[in-house]
Amino acid sequence: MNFEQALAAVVGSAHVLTDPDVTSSYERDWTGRYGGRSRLVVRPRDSAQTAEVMVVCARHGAAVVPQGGNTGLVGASVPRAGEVVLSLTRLSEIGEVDTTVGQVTVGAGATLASLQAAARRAGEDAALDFAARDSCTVGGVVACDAGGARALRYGTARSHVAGLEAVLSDGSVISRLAGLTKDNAGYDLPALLVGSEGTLGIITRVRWKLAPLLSARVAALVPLGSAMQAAELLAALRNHAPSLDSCDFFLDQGLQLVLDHQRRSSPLRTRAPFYVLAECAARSDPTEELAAALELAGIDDALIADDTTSREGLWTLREGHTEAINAIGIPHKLDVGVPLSQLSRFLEEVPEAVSAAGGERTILFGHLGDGNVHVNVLGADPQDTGVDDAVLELVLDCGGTISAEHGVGITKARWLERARGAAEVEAMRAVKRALDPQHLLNPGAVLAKPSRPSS
Ligand code: FAD
Ligand code: 2HG
Ligand code: ZN
Repeated sequence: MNFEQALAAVVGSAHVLTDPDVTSSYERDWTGRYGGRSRLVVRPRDSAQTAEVMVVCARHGAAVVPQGGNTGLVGASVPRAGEVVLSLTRLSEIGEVDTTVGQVTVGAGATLASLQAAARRAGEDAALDFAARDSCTVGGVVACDAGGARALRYGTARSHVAGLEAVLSDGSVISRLAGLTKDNAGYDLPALLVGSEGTLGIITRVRWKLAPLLSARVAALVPLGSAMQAAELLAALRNHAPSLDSCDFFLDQGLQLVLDHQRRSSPLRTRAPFYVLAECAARSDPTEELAAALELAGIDDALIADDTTSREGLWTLREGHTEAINAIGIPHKLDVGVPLSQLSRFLEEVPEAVSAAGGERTILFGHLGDGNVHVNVLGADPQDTGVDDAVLELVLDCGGTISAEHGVGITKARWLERARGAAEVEAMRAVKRALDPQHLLNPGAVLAKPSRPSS
């Protein structure tokens, strides 16, 4: 049996895809910046099939790119050099929600939206959310340690993982799905898998921690003069609105781009350089709490949205940035984090650094409460890394991180050693060697092959 036949014997020939017309959608990333041909695409049905697929791949020395919804933004969800794409989307089963402990076991291929809906039906909240919810999968979310706006209150995917099941590169399976709050027997291998971006194992199921559902919600869109004022507003919200659920930001240039793309006019009477979009959630109406915090911060022209439609209308302005940017070009995306004390400086200096490196247009937005900035650059050659280098250099100079929530992927792998130091990266390589001695899992993602930027 050749490789393809051996895989077909495991998953059925209908789930081994080789026709370029069919495989092409698995081979290009969401941004359009990354992609390459795959050897084939294989789609197992469950954990057992996934393990058998890995046994076959290991026997044939076939490198594998695990893939969920292919919404990742750092180039690591698509093949680069003829790897096998291992698509997890068929592992979409969602178990019964245990409302006593607030947990549910979810297949890696279930979309975030389907997890959210299952939680809501049981009176619970998945407590993680972002615009790719309808396509991204729970396995991908955990593999990237994704965040989104509500991470301010509930943490990134990591804090929702009560345990997981994963297939290692030799086909062996590790499983911790009991969801025990206290279980410190041995190394925390599930924690190692979170944020490993498909390089250490293939996540097949996740035991997800839920939060109580808080249905009373109110949002405010606040026009401001500067990032400094935004930081003051954040402090007022944190101190006086304990129901604060998210606190994002965007700039006027980004707002205009989104309005043009969505063919709508601004809901605000006055335009400003900087906007904060904050939302509070509680069991009972948090409007007064939010209004009091805004007043303390000296804000009197916020746009308040206290029903679902108008709240969603405001969030579309913020979440719509990614699609609006993609509609006008292939962006360089740099998801970074800086200490809040450095946010003003970073936002001020980054457009200059980008244009000196050949970028034409810089769009900045992100999650204010986490110091998480999404730097999107248009007008630079997709192959050229000069713009990426300029942004990441500035981030490190500000004492920040080269990756806040999207992961290191391919985009930033060359930078990991600068960011983390040689000793830490060598420890990571040792873990990689131990768990994936044949280097089959997502080669080149997170841990680069040579040629790093000089310090
Ligand atoms: P993929 O894109 O398929 O894969 C991503 C990475 O995970 C790859 O390295 C892949 O190899 C690996 N992987 C996938 N599945 C598995 C698995 N089962 N086991 C092991 N490895 C696996 N991210 C945020 O953090 N916050 C946001 O607010 C946010 N907003 C977004 C908005 C849009 C419009 C888009 C397109 C993306 C956004 N993202 C955001 C990016 C985010 O990382 C992804 O949406 C999501 O986490 C990836 O899930 P996925 O199933 O699409 O994974
Ligand atoms: C968001 O916060 C996502 O909207 C995507 O993380 C960011 O498009 C981006 O750069
Ligand atoms: Zn984000």
